[in-house]
Amino acid sequence: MTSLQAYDLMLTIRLFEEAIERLFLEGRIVGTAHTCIGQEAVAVGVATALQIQDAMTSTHRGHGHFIARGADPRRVMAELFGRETGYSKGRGGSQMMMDPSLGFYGANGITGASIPFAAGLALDAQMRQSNRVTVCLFGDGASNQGVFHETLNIASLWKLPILFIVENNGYAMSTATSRGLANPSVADRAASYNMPGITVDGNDFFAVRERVEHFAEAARKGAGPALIECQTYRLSGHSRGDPRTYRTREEEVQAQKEDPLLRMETHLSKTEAVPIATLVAHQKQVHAKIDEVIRFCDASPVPDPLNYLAEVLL
Ligand SMILES: Cc1ncc(C[n+]2csc(CCOP(=O)(O)OP(=O)(O)O)c2C)c(N)n1
Ligand SMILES: [Mg+2]
Repeated sequence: MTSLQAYDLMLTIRLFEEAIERLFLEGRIVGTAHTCIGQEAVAVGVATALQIQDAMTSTHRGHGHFIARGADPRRVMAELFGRETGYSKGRGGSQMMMDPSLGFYGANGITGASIPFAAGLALDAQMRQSNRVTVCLFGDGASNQGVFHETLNIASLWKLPILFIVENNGYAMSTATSRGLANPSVADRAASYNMPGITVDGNDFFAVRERVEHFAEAARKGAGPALIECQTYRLSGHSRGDPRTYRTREEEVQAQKEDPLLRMETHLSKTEAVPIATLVAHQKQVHAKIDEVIRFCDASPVPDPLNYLAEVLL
């Protein structure tokens, strides 16, 4: 994938998530959702480091992961709209989408629950010798769950082909990592389980992709798991309607300077000499794509309750 294609993908996720925040305010979608604004370099860096047969598990903040893995943004949004064309036929919502044909084994509303599930996928791959690596994405908060520790232990003992990828975005709901983690480094925890633990700049698409490619390759050759901590920042609120009273606006302004999209734009124009006009043209295209996503949802039918019963009973 070229840098410009990676930029398009990151921008697609950004505009998709911004559209969700707008649609909530307009009352056009209901329920809740967790957006990943500010974390796009992790989603795209990880997904583009994988091979087609690889597996990915996600979290409650999963739209970006899924789109980066190849999901159709129209069908992701349709799920939030509660339409028949959504990935769960409009009956699941933001945290209940999957598509194994894309190697995407689901968003997950239970903090940390994807971690042992991902290890199961990795054990399956090992037993079948299928050359598949599983990447398990989760948050800093999830790394405080007991199951994180249990899974890293067994994954290391059994040398499972799995990468544990922590998106350390500074917060678990309203709890800053400084108040939630006795040792602020999640990567340090790998030492307890005798696996490599590294930290990467999670706002740098290229750094994320390079590190994931490196450890995926090692896992494919039998080296076993690794823990990769991507340091980033959740620029959006935790979920819909979060007033963000637990942090200052100054802190947010500071974090915006490290916005992964700005970093990518700077790289493209300075290092790859991409003309500004080209970037603007790409931005227009992605805006048009998101407009089309919303048109698709508006035009999609709502699920028929009778069909639902037929599916459950048959
Ligand atoms: C088992 C469980 N406990 C608590 C919650 C409520 N909850 C939802 S998101 C979240 C914070 C997760 O923080 P983190 O893992 O850092 O992910 P982030 O939201 O920052 O992406 C919590 C505690 C939950 N969904 N599941
Ligand atoms: Mg977090």
